Amino acid sequence: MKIETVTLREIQMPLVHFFETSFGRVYSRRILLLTARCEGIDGWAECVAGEDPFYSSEWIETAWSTLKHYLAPVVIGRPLAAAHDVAGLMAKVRGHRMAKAAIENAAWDAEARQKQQPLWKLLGGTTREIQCGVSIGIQDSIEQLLAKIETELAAGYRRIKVKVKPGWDLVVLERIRSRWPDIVLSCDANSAYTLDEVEHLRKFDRFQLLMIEQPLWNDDIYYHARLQRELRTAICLDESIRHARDTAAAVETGACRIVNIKVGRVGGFSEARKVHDVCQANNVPVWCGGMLESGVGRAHNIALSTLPNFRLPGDVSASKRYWKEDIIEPEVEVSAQGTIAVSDQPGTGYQIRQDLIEKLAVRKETIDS
Ligand code: OSB
Ligand code: MG
Repeated sequence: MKIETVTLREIQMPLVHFFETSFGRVYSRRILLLTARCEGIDGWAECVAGEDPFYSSEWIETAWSTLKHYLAPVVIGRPLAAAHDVAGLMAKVRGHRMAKAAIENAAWDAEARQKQQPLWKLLGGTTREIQCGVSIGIQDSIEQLLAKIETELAAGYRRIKVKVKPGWDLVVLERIRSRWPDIVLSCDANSAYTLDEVEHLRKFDRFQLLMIEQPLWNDDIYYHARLQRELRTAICLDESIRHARDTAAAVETGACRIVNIKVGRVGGFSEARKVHDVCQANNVPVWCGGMLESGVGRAHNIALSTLPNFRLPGDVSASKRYWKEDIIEPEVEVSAQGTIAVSDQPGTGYQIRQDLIEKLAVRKETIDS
């Protein structure tokens, strides 16, 4: 297998509803799609870097230029036994994991298409039906948030996650719990708190949350371990987990009891599997995080979610929650039981709507050496 060219495209897609976290609000996505042409077969992937360097230091412009100047040139024309080899070629570049994941995942996509195998099988997946939750952003009022939760529960989603930050936390959780005492509920702080707020964070224990996601600094493991000892509620790490070694450190120190795996955050499918395996060996359940992906990234998240230790509902929800029209066919649909049926078709089982992508593209560049 060999990657001959890499094509980068930026498409712009307005969200059906804005999405707000503790670091800001987004109305429309700028999405970087990558196509790796491998011996006549195109592999597609989405780079999950955001519009701004707020969730992580990567953003669409750093991803684009790192892919163009460093990552595509080291993989193009090199013989590969399999997509798995791509990560090693890019190892000299430090960080830039979301950019790296885009190339590696496009190679996996191409390999699955070339072998006429479902991507989920190639990855070692076992589950045929994945469990879905939703992540609901900060709203203008608690009433609006409650209305959204009601809609998502009626749609069948199995876990509700709400974003929290100082000033939008205890009162919000209290209102949700008094209305729905028994739903599976969790919250995500996206690093909005510090260790000075341990007493405050302890009050989250009242709400029987499945987890509290990333309460402290995005680059921290040690202080999360200190915090976890003070809380009954399980901590789940998202931002802090960059690779399998972080995962081992987090598990060993007791910094979390649950791990959110985002394939882009850890640098691609190979590392995502290693993170998964470290967690599995230590009996730490994982779930698949989301980055407001288009269907291209969403399809890859679905494939990853078939691995056996994805034991909790992921932030993998239906296309229509995000987009008026998605760029894959069929769109991702979630059953009334809150599940996605995984396709047996080769590749992801979703077709790329290339005509629509060309229409949405605002920038395109092909790298061939
Ligand atoms: O922290 O999980 C997060 C979206 C963008 C950046 C970070 C996060 C999120 C979400 C949305 O929670 C998950 C989704 O529905 O794609
Ligand atoms: Mg998160």
